Amino acid sequence: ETRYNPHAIEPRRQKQWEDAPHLEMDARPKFYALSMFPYPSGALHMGHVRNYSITDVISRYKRMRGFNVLHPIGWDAFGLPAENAAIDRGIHPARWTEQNIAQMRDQLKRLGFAYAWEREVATCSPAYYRWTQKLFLEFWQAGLAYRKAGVVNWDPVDQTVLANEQVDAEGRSWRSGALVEKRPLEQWYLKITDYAEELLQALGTLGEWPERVRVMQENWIGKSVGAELRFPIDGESEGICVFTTRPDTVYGVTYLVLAPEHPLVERITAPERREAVQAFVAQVQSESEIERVSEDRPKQGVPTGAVALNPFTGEAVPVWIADYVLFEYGTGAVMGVPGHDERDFVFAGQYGLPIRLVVQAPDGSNAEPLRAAYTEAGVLVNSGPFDGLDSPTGKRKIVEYAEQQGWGKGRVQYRLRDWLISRQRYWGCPIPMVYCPACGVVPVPDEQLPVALPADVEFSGRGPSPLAKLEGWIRVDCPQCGTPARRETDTMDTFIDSSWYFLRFADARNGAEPFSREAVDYWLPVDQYVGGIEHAILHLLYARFFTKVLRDRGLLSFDEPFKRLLTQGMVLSDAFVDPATKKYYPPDQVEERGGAFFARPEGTPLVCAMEKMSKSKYNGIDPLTVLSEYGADTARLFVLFKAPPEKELEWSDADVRGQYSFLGRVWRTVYEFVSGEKPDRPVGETQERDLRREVHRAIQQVGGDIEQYKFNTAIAALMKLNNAMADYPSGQSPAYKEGVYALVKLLAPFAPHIGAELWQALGEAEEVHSSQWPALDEAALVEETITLVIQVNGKKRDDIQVPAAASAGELQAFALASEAVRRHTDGKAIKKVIVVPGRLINLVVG
Ligand code: ANZ
Ligand code: ZN
Repeated sequence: ETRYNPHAIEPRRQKQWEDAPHLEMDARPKFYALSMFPYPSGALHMGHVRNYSITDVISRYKRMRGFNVLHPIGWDAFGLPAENAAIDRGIHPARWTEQNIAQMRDQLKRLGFAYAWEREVATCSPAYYRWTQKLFLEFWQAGLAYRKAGVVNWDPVDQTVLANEQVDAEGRSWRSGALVEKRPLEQWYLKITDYAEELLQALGTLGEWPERVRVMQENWIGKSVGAELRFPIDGESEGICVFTTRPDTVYGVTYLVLAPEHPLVERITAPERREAVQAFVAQVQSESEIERVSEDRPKQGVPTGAVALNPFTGEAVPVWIADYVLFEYGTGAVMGVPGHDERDFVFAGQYGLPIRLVVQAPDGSNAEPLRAAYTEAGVLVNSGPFDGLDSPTGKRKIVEYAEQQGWGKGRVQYRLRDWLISRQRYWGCPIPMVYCPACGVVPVPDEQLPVALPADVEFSGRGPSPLAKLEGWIRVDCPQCGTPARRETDTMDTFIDSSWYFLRFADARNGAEPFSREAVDYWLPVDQYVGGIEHAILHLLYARFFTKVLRDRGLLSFDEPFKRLLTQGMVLSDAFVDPATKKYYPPDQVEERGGAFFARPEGTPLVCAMEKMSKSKYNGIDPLTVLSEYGADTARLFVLFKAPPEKELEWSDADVRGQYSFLGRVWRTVYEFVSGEKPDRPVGETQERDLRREVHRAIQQVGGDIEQYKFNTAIAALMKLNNAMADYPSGQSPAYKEGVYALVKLLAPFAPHIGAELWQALGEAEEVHSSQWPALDEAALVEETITLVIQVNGKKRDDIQVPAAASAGELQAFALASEAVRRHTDGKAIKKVIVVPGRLINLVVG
């Protein structure tokens, strides 16, 4: 064919790729490229296309470079939307999920992604979740899975418990958007806090992760080094234990604060304060954690009437309760140091509590009365025997002294909490546990796994989960003693399913264990992981945690699952919004007049701006429409060319067309060569050398750019090469032929269909993607001439072509041979010659 026609070639190529070769472990270096697997929502969106195009280019490229490449795909298939579909539309979650997977698998194939399909997994299939359950039991055996009654985040809309990570900064559910409430419930937790220190320290080994993600994880783990100090109180042998990061300020304590939920509150509140305290506790319970700690919100509290003793000063200090102290952090109690803590300063000011200076600024700028809290380090004052010490030394000495006296001890506190994994939901992996009246909590034995999800259930969307209503399923004999017992009816957080799927891919059809040690040790860690920044703390932290636990259980022998991480940017498109009402309009209700936009039929003026593609903004572009218009290769090139992968990508129809016509030009280049249509005018040696230089520059740049995620500049280099070829007079010379072959190979990872087609047109039997990446000839890169700028007394007078290898003396001779230069030097003495090699010569005359 003389014209590029993606609709003819893409289905043909895709059919051929159906039977991709089966991957074996072999002696080649391995390369594991992975995109975060999708949730089977029913349709691919542009964000998927971007994400998957990146790993597809990298994996095809690595294969051509001689690596044994694993590039798998699967489905993160448990989760709420399936259950909501069951409630709303009466379709079973399993069916809904299957249909969606079938549809999306078809779309992935239409995009030409080279996946190891024989390793495809879906986390909702018993063949997968059997092993999720087995791994849960590993955690149980390691003492890392436990039950605890706790105050949990309760989503009143989805009627379920949420992890902290699933509650956004405004205290709303990440899924339903409902304001999250607090509720007491008995739940399963995984002890991620046991690994807090290693998860933090090992961030230092992840040099090929984006700095931003590492910082987010560091903050999420939130390590604080400080001390626990005990303040005696009448009638309570344990006293009040506070956690502080500033033991050096202990002489500045003027009150203590308990979290309203603290169990001591009941016991120590004075009778005359009881009513006020109870009213305050009730009020705080209705506030979210975020509201409670928000900086720009007045802090509120009430005194309990109780008095504690500062063991260091012997001073009596009042005990308050306040909303800004959280029960779940530290000890749930704080020593109030208004002189040196901002929150305490505001609080003390509000309630007339004394403010004391105990840390002097090095420049003495913070004299009493303090006008603001001084929160920096300094020199201890008004601190008895510790006066004169600097803050770090003061901290150390005060903790030492407290330890000697039995008043407290040094302590490290993490913000990270244990991972709450129980969900009161049907469409998840059942927790393989049984409650026996005789034996207590009993794990389901390996040979009885999987604990399968019963298919026949009812979905009402109200109250307890469907499983908790299935008496027939719940009743089971205790695996230990045979007594009638009850199954756990909670299922696991779906983030558990995705915490090990990258391990399963190494050995996806293993029917005897989650994965063999040999397979994971060969394929893992993932060499290149690509996904959205929204997973910076959730999934990426859990996956690291799982890896470390399974390593400690002897199942793997590496410490980190993902060697190199790329977080791709969002895909944006024009959205039309009424600035007054913030209402979005679909493009078919928008009219353009003179460059301005108006809603139809009202005529309301609208603002047009690039925003993240979303249903609610009517600005999503369906990948399928691009596919049916331009084909997969154009769609792939566009998402890779338009912006560097970490950056936001702005949709542009014109740029999509631009990529399409580029492919059309490449097609012509190759076809004119194959058919002999391109004229073959004689060319000289220099011209041949110049074209070869262009070819090898492209080879060098495209490979280097792919390694550095610079797909956009790689594609630009291909365009440049194609232009050089088009302009070249000879259609059959050796350099031209070399260029045609290189162009096709270099393009193949980006646009695999046209790459495969053109390669075959060149008469090659082997698949282009199994061929070797073109070899770089360094010698071909050498520039033979350079452009030399000639200045006289710093002013540019001429530029000339000179041999690249010319010496300084030769350059001076060339310069003086220039007519333009001689006009400014004639009759003058040359005082000095300055040479910038490869670029410039400056003659200083006078
Ligand atoms: C006294 C003090 C004096 C404090 C001072 C700070 C400055 P990070 O770094 O986040 O760990 N705190 C302790 N437990 C708390 C809780 N449950 N709710 C709210 N605040 C709590 O913060 C540790 C500091 O936060 C602790 O050190 C404590 O206040 C407060 F000049 O103790 B500090
Ligand atoms: Zn039993």
